[in-house]
Amino acid sequence: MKLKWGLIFLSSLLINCKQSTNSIQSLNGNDWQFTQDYKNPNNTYDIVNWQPATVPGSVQKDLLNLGRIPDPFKGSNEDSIQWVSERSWIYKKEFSVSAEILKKQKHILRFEGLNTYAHFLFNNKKLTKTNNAFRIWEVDVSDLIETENAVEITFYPTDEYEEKESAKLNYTLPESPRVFTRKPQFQYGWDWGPTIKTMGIWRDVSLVSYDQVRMKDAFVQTNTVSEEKAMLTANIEFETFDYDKSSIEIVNNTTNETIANEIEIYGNDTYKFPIIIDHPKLWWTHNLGEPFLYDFTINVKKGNTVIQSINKKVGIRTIELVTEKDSIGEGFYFELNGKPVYMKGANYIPQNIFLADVLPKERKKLLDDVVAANMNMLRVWGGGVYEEDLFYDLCDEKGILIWQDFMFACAMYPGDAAFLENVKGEAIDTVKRLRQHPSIALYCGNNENREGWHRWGWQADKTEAQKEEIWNNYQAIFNDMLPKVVDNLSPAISYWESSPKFGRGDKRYQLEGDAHDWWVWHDGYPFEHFEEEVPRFMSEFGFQSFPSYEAIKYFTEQDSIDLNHPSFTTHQKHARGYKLIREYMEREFPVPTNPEDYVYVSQLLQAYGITKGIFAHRRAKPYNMGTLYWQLNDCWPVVSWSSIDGMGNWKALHFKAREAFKNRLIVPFEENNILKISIVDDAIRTITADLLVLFKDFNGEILAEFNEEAISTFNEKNEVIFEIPLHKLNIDRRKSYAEIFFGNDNVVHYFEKPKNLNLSTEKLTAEMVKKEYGYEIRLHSETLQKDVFLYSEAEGTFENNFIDVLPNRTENIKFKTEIKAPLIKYKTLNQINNTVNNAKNKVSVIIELVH
Ligand code: BMA
Repeated sequence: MKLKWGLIFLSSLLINCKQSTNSIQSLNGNDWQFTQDYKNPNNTYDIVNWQPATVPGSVQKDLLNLGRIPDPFKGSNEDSIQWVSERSWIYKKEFSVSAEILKKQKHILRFEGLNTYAHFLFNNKKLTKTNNAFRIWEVDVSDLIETENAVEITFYPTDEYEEKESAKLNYTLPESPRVFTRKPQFQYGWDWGPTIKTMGIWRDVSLVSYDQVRMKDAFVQTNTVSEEKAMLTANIEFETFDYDKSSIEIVNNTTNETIANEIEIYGNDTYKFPIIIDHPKLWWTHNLGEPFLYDFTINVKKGNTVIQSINKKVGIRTIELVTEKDSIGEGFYFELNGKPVYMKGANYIPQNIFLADVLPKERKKLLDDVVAANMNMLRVWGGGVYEEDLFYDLCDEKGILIWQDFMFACAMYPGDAAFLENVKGEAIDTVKRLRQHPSIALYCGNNENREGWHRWGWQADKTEAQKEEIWNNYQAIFNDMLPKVVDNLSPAISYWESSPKFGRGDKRYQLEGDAHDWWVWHDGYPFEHFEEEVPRFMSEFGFQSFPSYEAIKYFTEQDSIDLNHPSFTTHQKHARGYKLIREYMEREFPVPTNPEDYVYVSQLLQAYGITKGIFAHRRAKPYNMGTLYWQLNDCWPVVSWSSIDGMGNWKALHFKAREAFKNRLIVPFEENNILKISIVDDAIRTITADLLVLFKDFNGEILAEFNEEAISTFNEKNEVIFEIPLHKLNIDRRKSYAEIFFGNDNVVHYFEKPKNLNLSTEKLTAEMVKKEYGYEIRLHSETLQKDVFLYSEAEGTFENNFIDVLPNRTENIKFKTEIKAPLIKYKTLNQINNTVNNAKNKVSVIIELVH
C-alpha cells in the first residue's frame, strides 16, 4: 500500500505521547584501561598496572601511545614488538547507565569487532568466548545490568589455539598456522606488509537497550527496474522477546512518499514491504553517469512516537557478472543496468595495519584519489578485511564498484564443523552488512587458493586421502557454503569462486575468467608480455617501486635518501624485490647510482610497465573487459607494488594511470614496424572529430603530418582507425615521437625504450608564481623534457607530475600549499640520461620564485 501523508503526518507529530525509545549507548572512548593478563601464569609481565587504552584500537597501539614499544613502522622496530602478540591482555571499562535506560527490559552488549580469541566478563560474570575478528558479537546482559557496570575482556595469543588445531590434523595445511584463525591474514606478514598480529577491540562497542521491539536489520532490495518503474522490497528484521505490535513507516525522503503498516511480531521476524518508484533515477559509476542515491528513513513507531529509526541510502541499479561461453572460451564482464561496463582500477588492501587508525578523512582522500585516477572498480582483496561501513558509503557516493573477496588468501583452510560454522557466521554478518551498498558488484570466495592448490606444489607432500580431504574442505567453503549465503541474503549479486580462475600455468588462463599476470615481476618476463597474453579480465598484475622521499625518510629516520640504510631490509618484503627492480630498470631505463635518482627512476619504471599493460588490455576490449592492477595502496611505508604510498603520496604510476584510465583513450601501438592507432571509449557516445598525427623530432620540428578528417567513435570493436608503415617515414627512432590528437584528447608515442631516447641536455625553464591556492609552476622548454618530476618537502600537492614537457610548449602545474615560498625542485629524465655515467652528480634543480 502506498500512502502520501504530507500534512497529516506533520500534525500528528504535534500530539506526540511519551513512549520509551530504543537506545544505543556507545562504549567507545579513551576511558578504557588495559594491562597484561595477570591471571595467566604463563605470562611474563612487562605491564603490570592498569594503563589507559583507546577503543576502538589495539594492544600494540595502546603500548605505542604509552611509549612502551617503539614505532614499528620505523627502522627495524617491527622485529622488537613481536612479544606483544605472544602474551594475553585484559581490557576493562566501567560505565554507568541512566535510570531511563536501566528501566528498559532488554540490554545487549554489541561488539562489532574483537581481534580475535577473547573471553569477556560483564559485572564479573563470565559470559562468552569469541573466535572471529570478522564477526559481530552480541550478548544479552539484561539480567546482569545495573547502574554501575564493568566489562572486562581478555585477549589470548593466536599461537596456542593454532597449535592445538594443527595437531588435530595428520598433515600440514599450506600456509598454516594462520589458516586456523579468522583474523586479517596479512597481519601474519605479507610480501608488502609487516608481521604485526594486532589484538584488541578494533571496532565499535555499544550497549543496545529496548523495551518491546528492535529493528535488527533493514535491506531495501531492488527486484526489477525499467524506465517506468523500479520494484523494490524493504526487508526488515525485528527482534522482540515475546510479542509486539508496532507500526512501521518507510519514508522515501527523495520522493516525499511514505508507506505505513501495522505489524505484529513474535520473537524474530523479517517483514517484507513492497515499494514502487516511478521513473527511477539509476545509480551509475562516476565515469558513466551519476551515482544517484535515494534517501530512505525507516521508523518503528508506538503510537506517534518513533522508537527506532534507520537511515538507508539506496542506489537503484542492476549489476551482474556475465560469464557466457563464446567461440574462444568464456567471457567475463560486468553488466551495470544492462550495459557491459569496462572495469578500470586496482586492488585495495587495508589502509593501515592498525586497522582502527584510519581516519575518515584518510579514507575519503584515498577514494577521491581513486575517482581522480578515473578508476571505476576496486577489488577488496581477500587477505585484508571486510572494510568499514564508511568505506562502502563513500564508494556508493562516488560511484566506485567493489569486487569483494571473502577473507581467504593464498592458503588452504580447515573444514571441520566448528570452522565451517564460524565462517558461516562471518559470511552472514558480512553480506548482511554490505548488501545495501550499490557499490558491491561481486562476491569472490578467495584470493589464489585454487591457483595455489593446483600450481604451487602444495600437493607434493600429501597422500591421496589427505589431498581429497583438503580439496573437499575447499569445496565445502567456496563452492557450497559461501555461494549459498550470498544467494540467500543478496541474490542479485553474483558469486565467483576464486580469483584467478586459472593460474598462469594453465592454457585456459587467456580464454576464460579472470587472470593474474605474474609472469611480469615474479617470473621476470618483459613488460611486452602484457601485450602478448591478454586475458578476458585482468584482476591482478603489478610491479614494485620505491615510495616517496617522505616515506623513505620516515622509516629510515634520516634527512637524506640512503638506500643502504638497514631499514631497507625490513621495508622490502619480497625476497627478490630489489633485484627485480634493478633487472627491469636495466632493460628499460638508465640506472642512476645516486639514491634519490634511483627512487625517481624506479617510479617511472613501474608507471611505464603498468600503463603498457593498461593500454594493451583496453585495446583488447571487448575481448578483455577489465584491468585492475596490483595494488592501489599500502598499509605502512614500504617498497611495494602500490601506486599510492603508505603516507598517501601519489607515485608516478598514479599520475600516469589517471591518463591511461580516461574514458576515451587514443591507443597508438606498433606491429611489424607499422604504427597503428585505435580509439577506445568506455562512455557510450559518438564523437566526430579530426584525427591529427604529427611526427616530430625532440626540437619540435615536424617530420611528417597526417590529418584524417571527421573520424567518429564510438568504436565498439576497437578497430584500427589509422596506420602508417614507419619505414616510409624518415624518422630517427631515438630522436622523435608521434603526437596524436583526436577532439580534445592527445597522446604521445615514443619509438624507443626510455633508456635509448636521445634526450637533449638543454635546460628546462622552470619558475613559480604565487597564486591564491599556493604556487603555479611554469615549465617551458625548446626541446623535449621527459618525465619532469616536481618535489618539495613543503606540505602540499602537485596537481600533476611526472609529465613530458613537449618542445615549445608551456605546462602550468598547480602546487596547492599554505606554505610561503616553498623550496621546490625538479628532476627530468633528460638529466638522468645524460649524467648516468657520471652519476655522482645528483640531478635536481631548484625552481626560482618570480613575481
Ligand atoms: C598477488 C596478491 C598478493 C601479493 C601480490 C604480490 O598474488 O594476491 O598475495 O601480495 O600478488 O606478490
